[in-house]
This record gives sequence, structure tokens and C-alpha cells, in this order.
Amino acid sequence: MPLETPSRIVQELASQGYNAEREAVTLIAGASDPDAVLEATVDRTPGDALRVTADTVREVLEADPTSRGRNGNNNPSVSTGNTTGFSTDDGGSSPVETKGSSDRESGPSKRGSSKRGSSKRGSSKRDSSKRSVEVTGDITGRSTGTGSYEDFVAVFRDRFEKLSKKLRNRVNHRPAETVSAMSGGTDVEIIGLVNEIRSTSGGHWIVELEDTTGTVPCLVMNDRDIVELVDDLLLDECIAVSGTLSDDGEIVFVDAIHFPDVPRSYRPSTADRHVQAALISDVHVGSQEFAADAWHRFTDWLHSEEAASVEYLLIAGDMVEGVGVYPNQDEELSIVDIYDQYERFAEYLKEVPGDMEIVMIPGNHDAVRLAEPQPGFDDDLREIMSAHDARIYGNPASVSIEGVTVLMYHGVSLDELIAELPEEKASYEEPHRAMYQLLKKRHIAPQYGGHMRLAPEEEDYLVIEEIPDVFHTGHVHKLGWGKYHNVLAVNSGCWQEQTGFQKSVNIDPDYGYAPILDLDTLELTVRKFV
Ligand code: D5M
Ligand code: FE
Ligand code: ZN
Repeated sequence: MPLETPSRIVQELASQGYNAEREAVTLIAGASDPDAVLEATVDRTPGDALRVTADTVREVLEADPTSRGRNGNNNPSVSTGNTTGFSTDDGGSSPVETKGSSDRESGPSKRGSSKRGSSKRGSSKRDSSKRSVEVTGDITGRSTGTGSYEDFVAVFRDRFEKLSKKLRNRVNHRPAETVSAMSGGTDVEIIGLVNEIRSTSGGHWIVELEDTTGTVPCLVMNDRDIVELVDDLLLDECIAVSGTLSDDGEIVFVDAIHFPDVPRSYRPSTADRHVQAALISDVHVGSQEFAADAWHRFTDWLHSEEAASVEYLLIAGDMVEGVGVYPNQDEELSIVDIYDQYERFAEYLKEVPGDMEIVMIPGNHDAVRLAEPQPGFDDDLREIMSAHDARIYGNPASVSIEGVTVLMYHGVSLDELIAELPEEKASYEEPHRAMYQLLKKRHIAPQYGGHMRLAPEEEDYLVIEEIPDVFHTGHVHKLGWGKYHNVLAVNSGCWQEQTGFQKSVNIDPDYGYAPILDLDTLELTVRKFV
């Protein structure tokens, strides 16, 4: 098979046991006889080296100048994929016209002269010294839960502690036991976890709040505007109410409902230089529907000059299709062994330029415990996926990339929100709106039960303690993005075409898209590779 594209070159090198610098691949692809240059490069690469370097390719090219250029120039034939530009603010989920790079260059930006414009193809080697990735809130290696009843009590107590702190500066709250002892007619404010939501015979709502001292029934009258907010409530989320105690002191008449929320004035942080991250998820290698061609086009594009500033790749779970995740899933597997699936995923990952920084977390199809928070992959799986020295964290994980805090979460709770909340607040067509609700509730998975399994731990790792600058999820296989109180929410689609199950329930997945995030401006451009 001719080696005309970067992904083929990378596959060939991978089959011989090598990872490669992006520039090395570009140089080989641009040679007049890529096969010969690849062979000579491998010969020249020390046997114990893991990575083929651009310097080695240059030595080969210098030794035989006739092999240097193809078609009179140095441009390899690279498939760049279609660009589909999106605006970050409109939150639309359908492609619009691309803004184009010149347009983007003129936008507000901290960057200096364009790296892209000033560098020739083949000289795009990234300066990894400027990179930084730090993780907080990762459960990996810290799970202490034993699954006992006490752990469940502890996790909810911690949820209450953490989230009530965020509400305390907005309300002057009283503990439930104090409220029960107060006389009728008093104004009160209470913070609690939603214990029960029930309607009364008169069509009003009773929301029972629980704190560490007891429970208080709170009545929301159906003729008040705030009754709409009852539709948004989920069990176990933490809220505050303001109201007045009834004459008999038994119930609170609610005037206002408060959520922990992200302040509207929140100002996100940005990187100090022009650098980009590709945000993807749900690769599903091992499924018959894995979109291999789209993946190759994507990785080819990553090798192109156009992608020179894409230095990070974030993968938010479901690397592989897994085994036994859903009933009858085995009928649609192309690889039936889970380890073989990861081996294959590792091969596909090797197509990604070797000098990119990869961050990944598991999803519900991956071979880690299903209950959230999920720890990162175990040593065996890390070994299989070791080529890029990827950073592997738990689900969820909060990752600071050159100062931009990205909250990565696979997204299983989105199914729950979409099932529970009104269509305009959360739907498969606009998954980012469901993400807004999570930001508002400051919790990754407020309602326990249904789809979402919670691992009882001493702490509630699913509270969104720190406000992220970017919230990145996947799982629902639909593309959607938008800003909520200046936080960019992105659901990144998938790399798997429609499965039998999805067909039966009319889910039309958005596959083969890669949202590209400018870390210096938090602008998003979505690229399409199908
Ligand atoms: O799930 C992708 C999306 O499809 C997510 O919204 C769940 C839904 N899904 C997929 N297969 C099933 C079955 N068999 N039952 C229920 N829901 C399903 P992912 O888990 O990422 O493949
Ligand atoms: Fe998935
Ligand atoms: Zn999933």
C-alpha cells in the first residue's frame, strides 16, 4: 500500500514498533519516495529508540537528495477534512459557514505573529517547554469507598457541606431543627438536599429539603412564577429557599429558590500564547460502526500545517466499545476481546502526532468500574496505551491546561437530565443545555439512580467545586456547545456511526467531528472529517 498519507506512515511505523515526531512524518510524506525514506529512516533509528525523530529523517534525506521532494515541492498530499466553523456563542448544533483562518487572525487575541503564517511546512515542531497540564479532583488512586451504608451517608454529607458553603453567602440560613422550633409567620431561609418532590391535591408542589439536622417541607404555590423552577429540580441536588413559615410553623411558603450556580460575572482564564486543543470523545474502537475513515482523516489533518497549533488532544471517555455494556452489544462488535480492543485503539492513537500532549479519562464502555467517580485505567491498560505517554486521569477530572481549567466528564448523567428535565432545558439535540444545568447545580451527577451509578466515597468528588473555564463531556454522541455564564460547554460527538440500538430509538449520532478550542481566546471551531 503506498504511503501517501501521514496516517499510513504512522501505521507503518507503529507496526514496526515506533512512535514518530509529527515533523518526521511530514518529512517522510513529502519525500519523492516515501517508502524508501521510511525504510532508510527505520534502519538509521537506533534499535532501542521508541520514537522516530525528524533529525533522523533529515539525515536520510541529506544522504540521498534525490528522494527529497515530490512533484517539485515539499507538500505531501494531506487530506485536511472539511472545515465547519461554528460560533462559540450561539450554541447552535448545526454547522454554519467557517470563519476561516484570516477572520480568526483578526479577532481579539493575545497571540503575536501567527505561527502558522511564519513557519514553513515541516518546521512546525512544537515547543513542548511552554506546555503545562495539571490535574485536580482526580479520584485515581484515592478511592477509599467500601460500598457501605456509612459511605453513602458520608458522600451526601460532604455534598451538603461543599454546596451549602456556596449558598451561605447568598442566604442567611437556619438549620432544619431550628426552623421546626420557630413560630409561625417568621421569614426563614434554608439550605438542603432535595429529598422529595410531590404535588398536592390542589396542584401545588411540596419540596422537602434535608440538612444534617432534619427535614423541612417547602410549599411552592402553582400561581407563583417560581413554580417553573420546580421542573428543573432533581432529587439530591443542593438548593436554598427563602420564604415564610406557615401559621402553625409546619411548612415554609417559598418565595425564592436559589442554586449554587456559576456567577454571571465569572471571567474565564486563557492561555498566554496561541495554542489549541482538540476535544473529542467516544471513539468506540472494536465496534463495527467505528468510523475508521473519519479517524484517519482527522489524524492526517493533525499532521498538517493547518493543525500546527493543535498541541493537546483531550479524550473524554469511551476509547473502546467494550464488552457486555448493553444487551446484544456483542452482535455489533468487530473485536470481541476487550484487551484486543485497547491494542487496536492504541494503534489508532499512534496516528496522532507523537509530539502532541494527550489527556484521557474513561467512560462507561471502558474497562474500569462503572460507578462514578471512575478511576483512571489500570497499569495493564496504561501499558497498552503507552505510546504517547498520555496523561490518564479519572472520570471526572479537572485539568488545567496552560491556565485554562477544563472539567472533563464522560457524561452518563446527561441521559438522566435529558430524561428528567423539560425539553428546552435538556435534550439530545442540544446536549450543552443539559451541561448548563450541571453547572447551575454545581454537580456532575445530581440525581443518583437510574442510569447513573454513584460510588460511595468519603468525599463527593462529583461536586463542581472550582468553576471550570471549559466543560467537556461526551457520551450522548451528539455535538453541541455554547456558553453558560461565560463557561464554554462542549459535548464532543463521537467516532461511531449509528448503532442498531440508536437506530431503534432514532438517535442520529454526530460522528467524525473534532471541536478545536483556542486556549488563548476560548473560541471554538468545529472540524468535520466525514
Ligand atoms: O451511549 C451513547 C448514547 O446512546 C447515550 O445517550 C446512551 C444511549 N445508549 C446507547 N446504547 C444504549 C442502550 N443499549 N440502552 C440504553 N441507552 C443506550 P454510549 O454508552 O456512549 O454508547
Ligand atoms: Fe459513547
Ligand atoms: Zn458513553
